[in-house]
Amino acid sequence: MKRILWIGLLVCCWTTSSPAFTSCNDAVGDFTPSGFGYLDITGVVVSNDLTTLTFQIHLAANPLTVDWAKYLVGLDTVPGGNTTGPDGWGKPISMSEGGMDYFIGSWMNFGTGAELRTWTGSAWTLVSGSGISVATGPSSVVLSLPMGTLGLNVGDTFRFDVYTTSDGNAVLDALSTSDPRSWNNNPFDTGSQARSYTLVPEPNLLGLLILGGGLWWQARRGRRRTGM
Ligand SMILES: [Ca+2]
Repeated sequence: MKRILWIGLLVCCWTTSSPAFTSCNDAVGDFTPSGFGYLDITGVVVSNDLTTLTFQIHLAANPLTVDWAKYLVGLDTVPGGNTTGPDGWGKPISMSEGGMDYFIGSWMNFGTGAELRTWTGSAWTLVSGSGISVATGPSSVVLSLPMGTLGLNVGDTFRFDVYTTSDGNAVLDALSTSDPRSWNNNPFDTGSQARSYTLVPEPNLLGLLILGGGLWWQARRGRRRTGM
């Protein structure tokens, strides 16, 4: 019994010390025009399992209130990349520190959709068959894609920023800043304020493996005692 308690404690320690997600908050109301909460990021939760990376973009209102809101993610996965803009859709959005290597653009019209673009060193190009998917909730947009598509593996760290926009505008709200913004097509630079995320092993699976190994060991000892 004592050993089972120790195994349980080990599993608890593992799952609490190695979260498979990171949560970043953003100010509410920093997109200042009233009535456009679906453009106002309240936070972003990034998570992964062994194959898939997921961005949960939380908003102050339902992203399907209108069909024209757009949700973007800039990713700095390797040295180099686009440091000056434009982003993958030609908007004046940049990551001057680290450089943007991948760009996710998602849209709420045409039944919703998303695409991944990569910086070749001189231009943005569409990644065909990226496996990216988009889902919506009452106050969220969820973007998921295989981490392998981004050239990432468990243990890798990347930097990112999340933006809301619409046709004819640049950044209306960004995860990286709580500076108040209104409608604009001004250049935006994430600069040094990008968030970072490290892809971790799926803790629940590892916890189960540890627990399973412990129980197998207990059973083996029990059989030895009874001579089975
Ligand atoms: Ca916000």
